[in-house]
Amino acid sequence: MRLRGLLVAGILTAASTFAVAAALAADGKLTGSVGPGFTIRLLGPDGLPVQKLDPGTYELALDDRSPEHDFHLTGPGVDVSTAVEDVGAQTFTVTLRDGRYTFMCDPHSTTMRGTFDVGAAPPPPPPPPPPLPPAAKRLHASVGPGARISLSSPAGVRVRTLKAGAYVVTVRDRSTLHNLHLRGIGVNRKTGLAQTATLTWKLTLRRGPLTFYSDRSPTTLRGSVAVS
Ligand SMILES: [Cu+2]
Repeated sequence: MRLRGLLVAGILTAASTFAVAAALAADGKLTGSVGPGFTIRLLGPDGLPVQKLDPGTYELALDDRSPEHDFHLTGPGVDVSTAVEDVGAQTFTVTLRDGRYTFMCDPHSTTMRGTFDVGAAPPPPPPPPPPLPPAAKRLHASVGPGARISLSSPAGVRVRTLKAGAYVVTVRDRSTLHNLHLRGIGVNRKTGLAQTATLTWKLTLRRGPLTFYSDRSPTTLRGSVAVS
């Protein structure tokens, strides 16, 4: 009785060891076939055409049903194939790693082929950075000393046309007789007539005429630019 019990235990141990070894050897079975027509396919452990697999060791059971085709699987660490002229069943053990695998028939590789991915999908590309708001352009506006008024670039070049957009205007009013009055579409800013000042105006210039003048001599001490 005791002897028989030991014998049974020994058989059970052997059986479970074998089962563990088989489980270690294969994380699943892949079933591939090629032919008899111009068809090639590879089914995953779920019996569906394989699209994505976990990394691991797989049993690759191939059925090459045509002497005109082969079944060739390549990818990271794997390059196995049946022979074109051979027909019949062949089994490989393949270890699949992260990456893309391709199976095809070599003589007809442009049409008889398929791919699947193993492991984590490559991380999606980072989203593009949000567009930066266009930097404000700079302008200098000046009135005085004397009967002088101007609108110029920071380099001192008089501007005649401007692009619509954001501007930072440095205003220098060097006259106690005149002021600088800037008017355009949505813009109406001025310095004081009787005092001098240096100011910074942040403006958005829209398409249309932009005029600058002294309120004391608005018809003679003036200038204009077109904002486009
Ligand atoms: Cu072929």
